[in-house]
Amino acid sequence: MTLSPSVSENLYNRTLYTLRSSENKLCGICKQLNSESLRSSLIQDDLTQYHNFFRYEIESVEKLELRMAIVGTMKAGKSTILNAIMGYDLLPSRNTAMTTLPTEILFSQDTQQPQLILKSELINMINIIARQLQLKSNESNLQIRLRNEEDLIKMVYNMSANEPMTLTTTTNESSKIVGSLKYINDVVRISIMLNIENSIDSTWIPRLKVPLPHSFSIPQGEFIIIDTPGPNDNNLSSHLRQIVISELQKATLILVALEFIGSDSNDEAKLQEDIETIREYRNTDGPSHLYALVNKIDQRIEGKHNSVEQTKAAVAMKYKIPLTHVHEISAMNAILSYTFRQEYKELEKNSHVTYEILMRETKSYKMFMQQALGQTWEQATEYIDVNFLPNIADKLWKKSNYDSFLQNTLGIVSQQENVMKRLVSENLVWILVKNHCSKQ
Ligand SMILES: Nc1nc2c(ncn2[C@@H]2O[C@H](COP(=O)(O)OP(=O)(O)OP(=O)(O)O)[C@@H](O)[C@H]2O)c(=O)[nH]1
Ligand SMILES: [Mg+2]
Repeated sequence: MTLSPSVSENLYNRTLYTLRSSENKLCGICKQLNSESLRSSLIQDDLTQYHNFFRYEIESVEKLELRMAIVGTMKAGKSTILNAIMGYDLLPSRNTAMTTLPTEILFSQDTQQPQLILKSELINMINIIARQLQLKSNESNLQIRLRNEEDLIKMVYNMSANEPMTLTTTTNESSKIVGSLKYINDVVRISIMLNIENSIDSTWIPRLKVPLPHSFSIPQGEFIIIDTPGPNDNNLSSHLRQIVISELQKATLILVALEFIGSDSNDEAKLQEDIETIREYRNTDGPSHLYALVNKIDQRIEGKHNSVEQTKAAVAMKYKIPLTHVHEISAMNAILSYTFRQEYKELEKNSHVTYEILMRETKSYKMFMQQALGQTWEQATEYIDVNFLPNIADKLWKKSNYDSFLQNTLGIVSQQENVMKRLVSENLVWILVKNHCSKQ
Protein backbone atom coordinates (compact mmCIF):
# COMPACT_ATOMS: atom_id res chain seq x y z
CA MET A 1 0.00 0.00 0.00
CA THR A 2 1.47 3.37 -0.92
CA LEU A 3 0.78 6.02 1.62
CA SER A 4 0.40 9.70 1.17
CA PRO A 5 3.66 11.38 2.20
CA SER A 6 1.75 13.13 4.98
CA VAL A 7 1.10 10.00 7.04
CA SER A 8 4.34 8.47 8.13
CA GLU A 9 4.76 4.93 6.88
CA ASN A 10 6.80 4.18 9.96
CA LEU A 11 3.93 5.21 12.25
CA TYR A 12 1.46 3.20 10.15
CA ASN A 13 3.59 0.05 10.41
CA ARG A 14 4.27 0.53 14.12
CA THR A 15 0.53 0.95 14.79
CA LEU A 16 -0.38 -2.23 12.97
CA TYR A 17 2.46 -4.07 14.71
CA THR A 18 1.25 -2.85 18.14
CA LEU A 19 -2.34 -3.84 17.45
CA ARG A 20 -1.47 -7.25 16.07
CA SER A 21 0.91 -8.08 18.91
CA SER A 22 -1.68 -6.89 21.46
CA GLU A 23 -4.20 -9.19 19.80
CA ASN A 24 -1.72 -12.08 20.05
CA LYS A 25 -1.12 -11.30 23.74
CA LEU A 26 -4.86 -11.46 24.29
CA CYS A 27 -4.98 -14.86 22.58
CA GLY A 28 -2.14 -15.99 24.89
CA ILE A 29 -4.15 -14.93 27.94
CA CYS A 30 -7.15 -16.87 26.62
CA LYS A 31 -5.07 -20.03 26.24
CA GLN A 32 -3.70 -19.70 29.78
CA LEU A 33 -7.13 -19.40 31.31
CA ASN A 34 -8.45 -22.85 32.03
CA SER A 35 -11.50 -23.94 30.12
CA GLU A 36 -13.58 -23.88 33.31
CA SER A 37 -13.22 -20.11 33.79
CA LEU A 38 -13.63 -19.55 30.05
CA ARG A 39 -16.97 -21.24 30.19
CA SER A 40 -18.14 -18.55 32.57
CA SER A 41 -20.22 -16.58 30.11
CA LEU A 42 -19.16 -13.21 31.53
CA ILE A 43 -15.48 -13.70 30.70
CA GLN A 44 -16.34 -15.30 27.39
CA ASP A 45 -18.49 -12.29 26.44
CA ASP A 46 -15.76 -9.86 27.41
CA LEU A 47 -13.11 -11.74 25.50
CA THR A 48 -15.27 -11.82 22.39
CA GLN A 49 -15.82 -8.09 22.79
CA TYR A 50 -12.05 -7.48 23.10
CA HIS A 51 -11.34 -9.61 20.05
CA ASN A 52 -13.89 -7.60 18.11
CA PHE A 53 -12.24 -4.41 19.36
CA PHE A 54 -8.85 -5.48 17.97
CA ARG A 55 -10.31 -6.75 14.69
CA TYR A 56 -12.14 -3.46 14.23
CA GLU A 57 -9.11 -1.27 15.11
CA ILE A 58 -6.78 -3.32 12.88
CA GLU A 59 -9.17 -3.07 9.94
CA SER A 60 -9.60 0.69 10.49
CA VAL A 61 -5.85 1.30 10.51
CA GLU A 62 -5.33 -0.97 7.49
CA LYS A 63 -7.92 1.03 5.56
CA LEU A 64 -6.61 4.29 7.10
CA GLU A 65 -10.16 4.91 8.15
CA LEU A 66 -11.00 8.01 10.14
CA ARG A 67 -14.51 7.72 11.55
CA MET A 68 -16.22 10.64 13.27
CA ALA A 69 -19.74 10.98 14.61
CA ILE A 70 -21.79 14.01 15.53
CA VAL A 71 -23.98 14.01 18.64
CA GLY A 72 -25.90 16.84 20.23
CA THR A 73 -29.20 17.93 21.63
CA MET A 74 -32.14 17.78 19.24
CA LYS A 75 -32.22 20.75 16.85
CA ALA A 76 -28.69 21.92 17.78
CA GLY A 77 -28.03 21.87 14.04
CA LYS A 78 -26.15 18.56 13.66
CA SER A 79 -27.39 17.85 10.13
CA THR A 80 -26.88 21.48 9.06
CA ILE A 81 -23.31 21.38 10.43
CA LEU A 82 -22.61 18.28 8.32
CA ASN A 83 -24.27 19.78 5.24
CA ALA A 84 -21.94 22.75 5.62
CA ILE A 85 -18.93 20.41 5.87
CA MET A 86 -20.05 18.59 2.70
CA GLY A 87 -20.93 21.83 0.91
CA TYR A 88 -24.27 20.27 -0.15
CA ASP A 89 -27.72 20.50 1.41
CA LEU A 90 -28.31 16.75 1.49
CA LEU A 91 -29.24 15.85 5.06
CA PRO A 92 -32.79 16.97 5.80
CA SER A 93 -33.18 19.59 8.52
CA ARG A 94 -36.15 21.48 9.95
CA ASN A 95 -37.19 23.21 13.15
CA THR A 96 -38.90 20.08 14.57
CA ALA A 97 -37.30 16.67 15.17
CA MET A 98 -35.92 15.36 11.87
CA THR A 99 -33.08 12.83 11.94
CA THR A 100 -34.34 9.43 13.09
CA LEU A 101 -31.88 6.98 11.58
CA PRO A 102 -28.12 7.52 11.82
CA THR A 103 -26.70 8.33 8.38
CA GLU A 104 -23.18 7.56 7.22
CA ILE A 105 -21.33 10.10 5.09
CA LEU A 106 -18.31 8.79 3.24
CA PHE A 107 -15.98 11.40 1.75
CA SER A 108 -14.43 9.91 -1.30
CA GLN A 109 -11.60 11.13 -3.54
CA ASP A 110 -13.04 9.43 -6.62
CA THR A 111 -16.61 10.75 -6.36
CA GLN A 112 -17.62 13.75 -8.47
CA GLN A 113 -21.29 14.00 -7.47
CA PRO A 114 -23.08 13.03 -4.24
CA GLN A 115 -24.75 9.65 -4.21
CA LEU A 116 -27.18 8.10 -1.73
CA ILE A 117 -26.76 4.36 -1.28
CA LEU A 118 -29.55 2.35 0.33
CA LYS A 119 -29.52 -1.33 1.17
CA SER A 120 -32.40 -3.24 -0.43
CA GLU A 121 -33.26 -4.61 3.04
CA LEU A 122 -33.88 -1.05 4.26
CA ILE A 123 -35.97 -0.22 1.18
CA ASN A 124 -38.09 -3.36 1.72
CA MET A 125 -38.61 -2.49 5.38
CA ILE A 126 -39.61 1.11 4.57
CA ASN A 127 -42.06 -0.16 1.92
CA ILE A 128 -43.63 -2.58 4.40
CA ILE A 129 -44.08 0.19 6.98
CA ALA A 130 -45.37 2.61 4.32
CA ARG A 131 -48.10 0.14 3.32
CA GLN A 132 -49.23 -0.07 6.93
CA LEU A 133 -49.20 3.72 7.23
CA GLN A 134 -51.55 3.98 4.23
CA LEU A 135 -54.25 2.46 6.41
CA LYS A 136 -53.71 4.82 9.33
CA SER A 137 -55.20 8.10 8.10
CA ASN A 138 -58.67 7.26 9.48
CA GLU A 139 -57.45 6.31 12.93
CA SER A 140 -58.75 8.29 15.83
CA ASN A 141 -56.31 10.42 17.80
CA LEU A 142 -53.92 10.50 14.85
CA GLN A 143 -53.10 14.17 15.43
CA ILE A 144 -52.44 13.65 19.11
CA ARG A 145 -50.39 10.52 18.57
CA LEU A 146 -48.29 12.44 16.06
CA ARG A 147 -47.97 15.26 18.62
CA ASN A 148 -49.63 17.74 16.26
CA GLU A 149 -46.53 17.75 14.08
CA GLU A 150 -47.79 19.16 10.82
CA ASP A 151 -45.18 17.56 8.56
CA LEU A 152 -45.89 14.10 9.92
CA ILE A 153 -49.69 14.41 9.84
CA LYS A 154 -49.55 15.67 6.26
CA MET A 155 -47.35 12.79 5.31
CA VAL A 156 -49.78 10.14 6.64
CA TYR A 157 -52.68 11.76 4.71
CA ASN A 158 -50.53 11.97 1.57
CA MET A 159 -49.58 8.35 1.86
CA SER A 160 -53.17 7.21 2.10
CA ALA A 161 -53.98 9.08 -1.12
CA ASN A 162 -50.86 8.21 -3.13
CA GLU A 163 -48.54 5.34 -3.85
CA PRO A 164 -45.54 5.15 -1.47
CA MET A 165 -42.37 6.86 -2.70
CA THR A 166 -40.20 4.66 -4.89
CA LEU A 167 -36.79 4.28 -3.31
CA THR A 168 -33.81 3.03 -5.27
CA THR A 169 -30.51 1.53 -4.09
CA THR A 170 -28.60 4.47 -5.60
CA THR A 171 -29.81 8.07 -6.01
CA ASN A 172 -27.71 10.79 -7.61
CA GLU A 173 -29.57 14.07 -7.80
CA SER A 174 -29.30 16.33 -4.71
CA SER A 175 -33.01 17.18 -4.46
CA LYS A 176 -33.94 13.48 -4.80
CA ILE A 177 -31.36 12.53 -2.17
CA VAL A 178 -32.74 14.98 0.41
CA GLY A 179 -36.31 13.92 -0.50
CA SER A 180 -35.53 10.22 -0.03
CA LEU A 181 -33.73 10.79 3.28
CA LYS A 182 -36.60 12.92 4.59
CA TYR A 183 -39.11 10.26 3.56
CA ILE A 184 -37.15 7.39 5.17
CA ASN A 185 -36.58 9.29 8.42
CA ASP A 186 -40.21 10.36 8.67
CA VAL A 187 -41.61 6.91 7.86
CA VAL A 188 -39.48 5.42 10.65
CA ARG A 189 -40.38 8.27 13.03
CA ILE A 190 -44.12 7.89 12.38
CA SER A 191 -43.92 4.10 12.69
CA ILE A 192 -42.44 4.48 16.18
CA MET A 193 -45.04 7.05 17.21
CA LEU A 194 -47.87 4.79 15.98
CA ASN A 195 -46.34 1.62 17.46
CA ILE A 196 -45.82 -0.05 14.11
CA GLU A 197 -43.07 -2.60 14.44
CA ASN A 198 -39.82 -1.98 12.56
CA SER A 199 -36.80 -4.22 12.80
CA ILE A 200 -34.13 -2.10 11.18
CA ASP A 201 -30.69 -3.64 11.37
CA SER A 202 -27.69 -1.54 12.35
CA THR A 203 -25.97 -2.38 9.05
CA TRP A 204 -28.81 -0.89 6.98
CA ILE A 205 -28.26 2.77 7.78
CA PRO A 206 -28.38 5.09 4.73
CA ARG A 207 -25.00 5.92 3.24
CA LEU A 208 -24.04 9.12 1.43
CA LYS A 209 -20.97 9.11 -0.78
CA VAL A 210 -19.76 12.65 -1.41
CA PRO A 211 -16.78 14.36 -3.03
CA LEU A 212 -14.19 16.00 -0.81
CA PRO A 213 -15.44 19.45 0.05
CA HIS A 214 -13.75 22.85 0.19
CA SER A 215 -9.99 22.59 0.10
CA PHE A 216 -9.84 19.31 1.95
CA SER A 217 -7.19 16.81 1.21
CA ILE A 218 -7.00 13.42 2.76
CA PRO A 219 -4.29 10.85 2.52
CA GLN A 220 -5.17 7.54 0.97
CA GLY A 221 -7.88 6.10 3.11
CA GLU A 222 -11.47 6.63 4.17
CA PHE A 223 -13.01 9.55 5.99
CA ILE A 224 -16.47 8.94 7.43
CA ILE A 225 -18.85 11.05 9.53
CA ILE A 226 -22.05 9.73 11.08
CA ASP A 227 -25.08 11.96 11.59
CA THR A 228 -27.26 10.94 14.54
CA PRO A 229 -30.60 11.87 16.11
CA GLY A 230 -30.58 13.79 19.41
CA PRO A 231 -30.39 11.68 22.60
CA ASN A 232 -33.31 13.73 23.95
CA ASP A 233 -35.53 12.70 21.03
CA ASN A 234 -38.39 10.95 22.86
CA ASN A 235 -39.65 9.33 19.71
CA LEU A 236 -36.73 6.99 19.30
CA SER A 237 -37.27 3.33 20.14
CA SER A 238 -34.73 1.64 22.42
CA HIS A 239 -33.73 -0.44 19.40
CA LEU A 240 -32.81 2.70 17.42
CA ARG A 241 -31.03 4.19 20.44
CA GLN A 242 -28.89 1.05 20.55
CA ILE A 243 -27.98 1.48 16.88
CA VAL A 244 -26.98 5.09 17.59
CA ILE A 245 -24.84 4.11 20.59
CA SER A 246 -23.05 1.38 18.64
CA GLU A 247 -22.28 3.91 15.86
CA LEU A 248 -20.87 6.30 18.46
CA GLN A 249 -18.70 3.59 19.96
CA LYS A 250 -17.15 2.88 16.56
CA ALA A 251 -16.16 6.53 16.05
CA THR A 252 -12.63 7.68 16.79
CA LEU A 253 -13.64 11.33 17.08
CA ILE A 254 -16.90 12.74 18.37
CA LEU A 255 -18.23 16.18 17.48
CA VAL A 256 -20.63 17.44 20.15
CA ALA A 257 -23.09 19.97 18.66
CA LEU A 258 -24.60 22.52 21.03
CA GLU A 259 -26.53 25.74 20.74
CA PHE A 260 -24.65 28.76 22.06
CA ILE A 261 -27.67 29.81 24.13
CA GLY A 262 -27.75 26.36 25.77
CA SER A 263 -30.67 23.92 25.91
CA ASP A 264 -33.19 22.61 28.38
CA SER A 265 -31.30 21.20 31.40
CA ASN A 266 -32.93 17.74 31.03
CA ASP A 267 -31.83 17.60 27.41
CA GLU A 268 -28.31 18.60 28.35
CA ALA A 269 -28.26 15.92 31.06
CA LYS A 270 -29.25 13.27 28.49
CA LEU A 271 -26.47 14.43 26.20
CA GLN A 272 -23.97 14.31 29.09
CA GLU A 273 -25.12 10.73 29.77
CA ASP A 274 -24.45 9.72 26.16
CA ILE A 275 -21.05 11.36 26.26
CA GLU A 276 -20.27 9.46 29.48
CA THR A 277 -21.29 6.18 27.79
CA ILE A 278 -18.89 6.90 24.94
CA ARG A 279 -16.16 7.94 27.38
CA GLU A 280 -16.56 4.75 29.41
CA TYR A 281 -16.39 2.63 26.29
CA ARG A 282 -13.33 4.44 24.99
CA ASN A 283 -11.60 5.24 28.22
CA THR A 284 -8.30 4.56 26.51
CA ASP A 285 -8.03 8.16 25.33
CA GLY A 286 -9.68 10.46 27.85
CA PRO A 287 -11.41 13.54 26.49
CA SER A 288 -9.00 14.12 23.61
CA HIS A 289 -11.35 12.63 21.03
CA LEU A 290 -14.21 15.00 21.88
CA TYR A 291 -14.77 18.33 20.14
CA ALA A 292 -17.57 20.75 20.97
CA LEU A 293 -19.20 22.79 18.19
CA VAL A 294 -21.15 25.66 19.65
CA ASN A 295 -23.55 26.45 16.84
CA LYS A 296 -25.92 29.24 15.73
CA ILE A 297 -23.64 32.10 16.79
CA ASP A 298 -25.23 34.22 14.05
CA GLN A 299 -28.05 34.69 16.57
CA ARG A 300 -25.81 36.15 19.28
CA ILE A 301 -26.69 39.68 20.39
CA GLU A 302 -23.82 41.46 22.09
CA GLY A 303 -24.66 42.49 25.62
CA LYS A 304 -27.66 40.16 25.78
CA HIS A 305 -25.90 36.81 25.46
CA ASN A 306 -22.73 35.38 26.96
CA SER A 307 -19.48 36.41 25.31
CA VAL A 308 -17.41 33.96 23.24
CA GLU A 309 -15.04 33.31 26.16
CA GLN A 310 -17.83 32.80 28.69
CA THR A 311 -19.68 30.42 26.36
CA LYS A 312 -16.59 28.35 25.58
CA ALA A 313 -15.55 28.09 29.24
CA ALA A 314 -19.04 26.98 30.30
CA VAL A 315 -19.20 24.31 27.58
CA ALA A 316 -15.69 23.02 28.37
CA MET A 317 -16.62 22.64 32.01
CA LYS A 318 -20.09 21.16 31.53
CA TYR A 319 -19.04 18.50 29.01
CA LYS A 320 -15.45 18.02 30.30
CA ILE A 321 -13.99 18.88 26.91
CA PRO A 322 -10.60 20.66 26.64
CA LEU A 323 -11.07 24.39 26.03
CA THR A 324 -8.91 24.17 22.89
CA HIS A 325 -11.43 21.66 21.49
CA VAL A 326 -14.38 24.05 21.81
CA HIS A 327 -15.23 25.91 18.59
CA GLU A 328 -17.92 28.45 17.93
CA ILE A 329 -19.56 28.20 14.52
CA SER A 330 -22.56 29.19 12.46
CA ALA A 331 -23.48 26.27 10.22
CA MET A 332 -26.18 28.41 8.61
CA ASN A 333 -23.70 31.11 7.58
CA ALA A 334 -21.38 28.42 6.27
CA ILE A 335 -23.84 26.43 4.14
CA LEU A 336 -25.59 29.49 2.71
CA SER A 337 -22.42 31.38 1.81
CA TYR A 338 -20.81 28.27 0.36
CA THR A 339 -23.76 27.11 -1.75
CA PHE A 340 -24.51 30.67 -2.94
CA ARG A 341 -20.85 31.13 -3.96
CA GLN A 342 -20.96 27.83 -5.90
CA GLU A 343 -24.22 28.69 -7.66
CA TYR A 344 -22.97 32.20 -8.52
CA LYS A 345 -19.75 30.74 -9.97
CA GLU A 346 -21.75 28.40 -12.23
CA LEU A 347 -23.97 31.25 -13.51
CA GLU A 348 -20.97 33.49 -14.12
CA LYS A 349 -19.57 30.94 -16.58
CA ASN A 350 -22.45 31.43 -19.02
CA SER A 351 -23.88 34.88 -18.56
CA HIS A 352 -23.69 38.28 -16.98
CA VAL A 353 -25.27 37.73 -13.55
CA THR A 354 -28.26 39.89 -12.63
CA TYR A 355 -30.61 39.90 -9.65
CA GLU A 356 -33.39 38.48 -11.85
CA ILE A 357 -31.21 35.61 -12.99
CA LEU A 358 -30.16 34.86 -9.40
CA MET A 359 -33.78 34.85 -8.27
CA ARG A 360 -34.82 32.55 -11.14
CA GLU A 361 -31.89 30.16 -11.38
CA THR A 362 -30.49 29.64 -7.89
CA LYS A 363 -31.85 27.80 -4.88
CA SER A 364 -29.80 29.59 -2.24
CA TYR A 365 -30.38 33.23 -3.29
CA LYS A 366 -33.27 34.22 -1.04
CA MET A 367 -32.02 32.55 2.12
CA PHE A 368 -28.49 33.75 1.51
CA MET A 369 -29.66 37.37 1.09
CA GLN A 370 -31.82 37.17 4.20
CA GLN A 371 -29.01 35.69 6.26
CA ALA A 372 -26.37 38.11 4.94
CA LEU A 373 -28.38 41.34 4.79
CA GLY A 374 -31.21 40.86 7.26
CA GLN A 375 -34.88 41.77 7.04
CA THR A 376 -34.34 44.62 4.59
CA TRP A 377 -32.52 42.49 2.02
CA GLU A 378 -35.04 43.25 -0.72
CA GLN A 379 -34.32 47.00 -0.43
CA ALA A 380 -30.59 46.28 -0.34
CA THR A 381 -30.76 45.06 -3.94
CA GLU A 382 -31.40 48.69 -4.95
CA TYR A 383 -28.05 49.96 -3.68
CA ILE A 384 -25.76 46.90 -3.74
CA ASP A 385 -24.20 46.08 -7.07
CA VAL A 386 -24.85 42.44 -7.89
CA ASN A 387 -21.12 41.90 -8.58
CA PHE A 388 -20.45 42.66 -4.94
CA LEU A 389 -22.44 39.64 -3.71
CA PRO A 390 -19.54 37.15 -3.93
CA ASN A 391 -17.59 39.44 -1.55
CA ILE A 392 -20.51 39.47 0.82
CA ALA A 393 -20.63 35.66 0.60
CA ASP A 394 -16.93 35.53 1.51
CA LYS A 395 -17.57 37.78 4.52
CA LEU A 396 -20.46 35.57 5.65
CA TRP A 397 -18.26 32.48 5.26
CA LYS A 398 -15.63 34.17 7.48
CA LYS A 399 -18.29 34.86 10.10
CA SER A 400 -19.20 31.16 10.13
CA ASN A 401 -15.77 30.35 11.66
CA TYR A 402 -15.72 27.23 9.50
CA ASP A 403 -12.16 27.83 8.28
CA SER A 404 -10.64 27.42 11.70
CA PHE A 405 -13.04 24.62 12.63
CA LEU A 406 -12.24 22.66 9.46
CA GLN A 407 -8.52 23.17 9.89
CA ASN A 408 -8.33 22.40 13.58
CA THR A 409 -10.90 19.66 14.00
CA LEU A 410 -10.89 18.03 10.64
CA GLY A 411 -7.20 18.41 9.92
CA ILE A 412 -7.57 14.93 8.62
CA VAL A 413 -3.95 13.92 8.26
CA SER A 414 -3.01 15.05 11.72
CA GLN A 415 -6.11 13.40 13.17
CA GLN A 416 -5.22 10.10 11.54
CA GLU A 417 -1.73 10.44 12.96
CA ASN A 418 -3.11 11.28 16.41
CA VAL A 419 -5.28 8.18 16.39
CA MET A 420 -2.34 6.01 15.40
CA LYS A 421 -0.01 7.61 17.95
CA ARG A 422 -2.55 6.87 20.65
CA LEU A 423 -2.84 3.24 19.57
CA VAL A 424 0.96 2.85 19.51
CA SER A 425 1.58 4.51 22.86
CA GLU A 426 -0.94 2.54 24.86
CA ASN A 427 -0.69 -0.93 26.22
CA LEU A 428 -4.06 -1.94 24.90
CA VAL A 429 -4.29 -5.39 26.47
CA TRP A 430 -3.52 -3.92 29.89
CA ILE A 431 -6.20 -1.26 29.46
CA LEU A 432 -8.79 -3.83 28.42
CA VAL A 433 -7.95 -6.09 31.38
CA LYS A 434 -8.12 -3.09 33.73
CA ASN A 435 -11.55 -2.15 32.31
CA HIS A 436 -12.68 -5.71 32.80
CA CYS A 437 -11.54 -5.77 36.46
CA SER A 438 -13.17 -2.43 37.24
CA LYS A 439 -16.46 -3.79 35.90
CA GLN A 440 -16.38 -6.80 38.26
N1 LIG B 1 -29.76 30.63 12.84
C1 LIG B 1 -29.24 29.41 12.67
N2 LIG B 1 -30.05 28.35 12.53
C2 LIG B 1 -29.49 27.15 12.35
C3 LIG B 1 -28.08 26.95 12.32
N3 LIG B 1 -27.83 25.64 12.15
C4 LIG B 1 -29.03 25.03 12.07
N4 LIG B 1 -30.04 25.92 12.19
C5 LIG B 1 -31.49 25.66 12.16
O1 LIG B 1 -31.81 24.86 13.30
C6 LIG B 1 -32.86 23.94 12.98
C7 LIG B 1 -32.40 22.53 13.30
O2 LIG B 1 -31.36 22.16 12.44
P1 LIG B 1 -31.05 20.62 12.13
O3 LIG B 1 -29.80 20.60 11.31
O4 LIG B 1 -32.25 19.92 11.64
O5 LIG B 1 -30.74 20.13 13.62
P2 LIG B 1 -30.43 18.65 14.11
O6 LIG B 1 -29.57 18.78 15.31
O7 LIG B 1 -29.89 17.83 12.99
O8 LIG B 1 -31.90 18.16 14.52
P3 LIG B 1 -32.42 16.65 14.74
O9 LIG B 1 -31.92 15.81 13.64
O10 LIG B 1 -33.91 16.76 14.72
O11 LIG B 1 -31.91 16.23 16.09
C8 LIG B 1 -33.18 24.12 11.50
O12 LIG B 1 -34.30 24.94 11.39
C9 LIG B 1 -31.92 24.81 10.97
O13 LIG B 1 -32.18 25.64 9.85
C10 LIG B 1 -27.24 28.12 12.46
O14 LIG B 1 -26.03 28.09 12.43
N5 LIG B 1 -27.89 29.32 12.65
MG1 LIG C 1 -30.59 16.08 12.13
